[in-house]
This record gives sequence, C-alpha cells and structure tokens, in this order.
Amino acid sequence: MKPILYKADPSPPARAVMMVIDILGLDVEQRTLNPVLREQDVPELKKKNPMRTIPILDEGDFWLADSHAIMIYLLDKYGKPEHSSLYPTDSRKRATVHQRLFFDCGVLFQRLRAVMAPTYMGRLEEMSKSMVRNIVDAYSMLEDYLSENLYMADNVITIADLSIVSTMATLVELVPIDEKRFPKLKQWYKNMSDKDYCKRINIPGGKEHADGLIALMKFNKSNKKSKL
Ligand SMILES: N[C@@H](CCC(=O)N[C@@H](CS)C(=O)NCC(=O)O)C(=O)O
Repeated sequence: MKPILYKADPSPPARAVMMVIDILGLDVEQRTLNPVLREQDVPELKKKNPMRTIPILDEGDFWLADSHAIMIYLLDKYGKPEHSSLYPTDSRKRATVHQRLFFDCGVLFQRLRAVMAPTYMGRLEEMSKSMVRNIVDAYSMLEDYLSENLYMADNVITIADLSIVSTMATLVELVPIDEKRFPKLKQWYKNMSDKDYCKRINIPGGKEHADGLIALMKFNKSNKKSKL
C-alpha cells in the first residue's frame, strides 16, 4: 500500500514531515485531520498512536508517530546520496542534528504548545508576559546555536532546520524576531523562508496556524465578556 501521512496544514510537526516528503519526492497519500476537533482520537488512530497527536505515518504494517522520529525514518529509509547532507552520517554531526531535533520537540514546540493548549480550551484571551518571555528566551538559544554554524546543526540545511523552521513559522507570527537582538536568527529564518518547499508548505501553514490562534484568543475574550 501507499504510505499515508495523517496531517493538518497548520500543524508545525506535520509541516516538517510534509517538507521532508516533498524534498525526497515520496509518493505518500496525505490525509487531513483536524486536531482541534480531536479527529485523531478515533480508535483506529489511537491504536496507531496512543499519544493522540499528528503527524502519524502509516505504512500498513508499520506506524510511526512524532515528527522527529518520522523525519529520521524517512531519511534513513528513502534518502538518496543527494540527500545525505540533510541527515549526515558523521557521528558528531548526526548527534548535533539529534540534539536540535530534541530541542524542537522538548523546548521550542513546548513553548508554542503552552499558548496553543489554553487557547484551544477556550481559556486564553491573550498571550501572557511569561509566555512571550519564554518564546524570546528560546529565540536567544537559537541565536546561540547559529553562532556555531550557518544553519542549526551544520553549515548546510539538515532536518533540524526543517523541524525548527516549522515551529518558527507559527511563532514568528505571534512573537516577531527582533533583528537587533537576534540578527543571525532573523537571517536564518529569511534564508529558510526563501526555499521553495518553505514557501509552498511551511509559510502558508504557519500563517494559518497563527491567524487561527489569534482569532480564537479574540473569540475567547468576547465570549468571556458576553458571559459577564
Ligand atoms: N512531538 C510531537 C508533537 C505533535 C503534536 O503535539 N501535534 C499537535 C498538532 S500541532 C497535536 O496533535 N495535538 C493534539 C494533542 O496534543 O492532544 C511531534 O513532533 O509530532
């Protein structure tokens, strides 16, 4: 069977996998789910991914969740020699790519998730100062990573960049990058955004995601007022 990717265009981790699929030129059926409506909670998908998150890759007799794990798997399985720089074989370079992927998974995306979860639950009316502070703090970590290399893990684009830029495409719409404080991050984001796959897949999805969050915060605010 043709592999299936369960995804949503606004979802940062789904976009990261969609960019990898695009770069590798893979024939994957992409099925859209709405995670806000919890369409991923149906028993068939819960069995495939008890975390009840998207993206999920389904190859029929093998399922995989978590964008970072999926990206590594796709590169391992389908990467051709021309894709080797995306996931380098040198142990130290590869370890650095892994660290940046874990950074996206455990730090950067979590700071966005801290905004997403209460917004979707109808509780958040605007981002708190500490939410913004935590996001800016993560930008400063990214700026430091970029003092070592041109890209997040190497002097060339790796899957770490694809992962981080998918989260950043939503974040920059909520908390713009201050060019004076973070010149390298601003330049990196511009370089990544100029890539064709980013223009087609990442930027529109990031905007849709952030616009949806902002609209929902406004709705939460007016909803609260009307209940007073
Ligand atoms: N670490 C996961 C995070 C996936 C994730 O949280 N996806 C969101 C959509 S952007 C989701 O499905 N949320 C539903 C939930 O957390 O219950 C990955 O990289 O795939």
